[in-house]
Amino acid sequence: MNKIYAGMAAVSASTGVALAQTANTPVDGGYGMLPAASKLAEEVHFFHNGILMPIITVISLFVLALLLFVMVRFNAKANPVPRKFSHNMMIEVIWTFVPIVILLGIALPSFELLFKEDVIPDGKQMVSEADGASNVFAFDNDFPASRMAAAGRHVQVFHGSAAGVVGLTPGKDYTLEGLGTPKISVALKANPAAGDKIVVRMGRSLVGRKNKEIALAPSMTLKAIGYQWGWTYAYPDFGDFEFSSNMAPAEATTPELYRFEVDNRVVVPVGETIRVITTARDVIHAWALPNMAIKVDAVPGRINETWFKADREGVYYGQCSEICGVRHSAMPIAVEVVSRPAFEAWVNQKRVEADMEPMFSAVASIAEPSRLADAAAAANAQ
Ligand SMILES: [Cu+2]
Repeated sequence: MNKIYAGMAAVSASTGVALAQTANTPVDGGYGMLPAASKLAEEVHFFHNGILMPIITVISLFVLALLLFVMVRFNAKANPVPRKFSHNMMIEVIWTFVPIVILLGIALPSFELLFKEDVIPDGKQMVSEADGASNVFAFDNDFPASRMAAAGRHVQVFHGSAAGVVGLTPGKDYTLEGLGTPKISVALKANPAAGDKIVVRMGRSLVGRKNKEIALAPSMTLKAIGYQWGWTYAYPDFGDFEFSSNMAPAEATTPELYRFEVDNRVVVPVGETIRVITTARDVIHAWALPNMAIKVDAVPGRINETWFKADREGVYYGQCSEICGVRHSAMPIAVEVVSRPAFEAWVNQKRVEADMEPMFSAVASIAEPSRLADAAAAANAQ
């Protein structure tokens, strides 16, 4: 084991993720999508499996049935004297307008998904502590006028107590006032106990198919720079340390993960919005992560951006998705999603390697409110 792979083993050991096949990993002969690890990926998968596949199947079967019908009913033997007409107004109107309706039915949800992947979430979260006397809580609605929380769905309210965090239902558990103005007040029906937390999320970045949640604004940026043939990653929010990530040779990984595993994985925290910006040094590459349903071109001289928020920890693999040269297949992407404390420990280690002071104290901020509400959203989804 050389030095680079010793480093990889250390990351794996520190986060407890072994170099092995998991449910997130592609398998030989597998079909279908890799499991979704984000709310947005679930939406993308539903778009494919729940909208595109049924439409394609129905159209294919319908056309097949028409062909069979024509072959049987109108062959020379069954229909010796063909009729001479060449137009039918009604059928032409139908076969013009039905495809338009089908295409619109596909286009509208696909535009919505493209919009969600392109626009970085702006959601923010505020926490208020109950004093036991009042059931009304005020929150700043200080978005730019065009993005201001102006409808009930732009606000989500959670109640945190010793028993855990629960999502509240508008109308039933609380009423909202001040939508569209710079101050919003939330009046709870039941008076919360002193010390309870009222967590409010505001924003227009709604993701999730069933349990829509307001995605919070990014807590960090990941810079991915493609080159022939590998990736350089930088963490501008943590001192801009950078490292390159190259394909692990066959002997350093398993047969299943060969061409997916790398020497230095990207590490990001779970449950937080990660802004990804991509560019390239030489030719066009593309940074793709199927479990998060993202794929974005890395173009020399330009910056592209997208985002993801992993809902669960694990190692996720992707590959360069733009034919970029002879070793295009040898520039995989490996992202390790870890808890916030493990992420902070990793950042500290990377900073020390780059001759910087550690940034986080050993006692990590585990009880940060963003994870409170995430826990609630996860509990509500079950
Ligand atoms: Cu490439």
